Amino acid sequence: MAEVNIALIGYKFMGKAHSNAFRQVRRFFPGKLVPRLKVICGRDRAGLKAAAQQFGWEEIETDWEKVVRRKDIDIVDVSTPGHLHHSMVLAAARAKKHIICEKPLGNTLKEAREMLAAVKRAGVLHMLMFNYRRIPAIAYARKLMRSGKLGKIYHWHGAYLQDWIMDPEFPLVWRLDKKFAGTGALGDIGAHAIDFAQYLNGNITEVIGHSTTFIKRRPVATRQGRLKAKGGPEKGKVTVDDDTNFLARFRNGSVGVFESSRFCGGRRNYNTFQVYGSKGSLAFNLERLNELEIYNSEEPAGEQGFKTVSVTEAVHPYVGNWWPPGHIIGYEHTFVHAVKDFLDCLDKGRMPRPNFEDGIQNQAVLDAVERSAASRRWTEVTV
Ligand code: SOE
Repeated sequence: MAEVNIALIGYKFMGKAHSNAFRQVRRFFPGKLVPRLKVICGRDRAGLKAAAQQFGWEEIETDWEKVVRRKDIDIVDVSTPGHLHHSMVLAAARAKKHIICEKPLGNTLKEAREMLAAVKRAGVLHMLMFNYRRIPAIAYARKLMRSGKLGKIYHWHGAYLQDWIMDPEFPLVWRLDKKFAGTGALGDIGAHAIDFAQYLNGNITEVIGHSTTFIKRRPVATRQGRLKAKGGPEKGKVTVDDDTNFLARFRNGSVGVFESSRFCGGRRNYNTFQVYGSKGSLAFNLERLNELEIYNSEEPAGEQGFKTVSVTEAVHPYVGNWWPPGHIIGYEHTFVHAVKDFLDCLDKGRMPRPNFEDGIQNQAVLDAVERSAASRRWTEVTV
């Protein structure tokens, strides 16, 4: 067994999910490289201290540039808002650290290209945290599609719908500000929908999209609450999309319809896809992530129809390390699986997937959708 020292930059939602993954991984997936939760990094000392206590980080640090230069750090995990990914990844690559980065890779395609060039120059491992690829049902879907069970693919429908900002009083947080997030629903949740599609159905070659911001001004939020102006909270401009939808063509000749919205009431984290082929179809819903719906057109007449498979048997990846069939897993397990694969790749000297090459492919689609929404024309995806 050997320890690898982790530096995690970011301690809120993704910091919490990644901390849990580093803490749990070797309890359920024994392996040679054991992550040591060395230092957690962020801006707010009080918040960092609480996170360090909650997840067992040895140290806290508010200067991320100092952290990435430390000789005792092996892996840098960038789990910050998107505007910081570029500078942090370039600095960590310069310091020859292996890197895990939250999605999307950058806030622009230009940033993403520079990030890929930096890690290639440094010769370090790099993985993008498209954690949903590590759901056993997604591995099963990929196996069915690659085996030809669905036949020739005609349609891909992907929708990632949430509803957490439908209240007009919800404040202007960083995800609603282009300076920090790059884009809104498109880059945050649309990136996941695109990754599902390209992981399972191959690359997207052409898109045409449109974006909408339903609520254009929101109360300005400070880290402690709202700036009070006379007559109520000051309001600021929302500079990203609340909803982006697009049509797509895939390299394999199939066609795609995509939705990414934060204004679909009742859809808390509804990341879904349906894929339709000449011999069968699949349907998946993240809110029921242990299940995969399968339709096989070659079943005898009178017996056809979608059936729901419980993907909890040990024959599927990961799931046997947790519980017996039917005991289901959840959102946080996908991060544990991703960290397990990263550590095993590091041990074997192999490049993990999805890495920054996949990240560029994803960012190129995001970029093409943005350009097509502006031009109102079909736009080629160029990496
Ligand atoms: C917010 O939309 C969010 O936290 C995304 O940023 C994550 O990537 C997704 O896993 C859950 O929803």
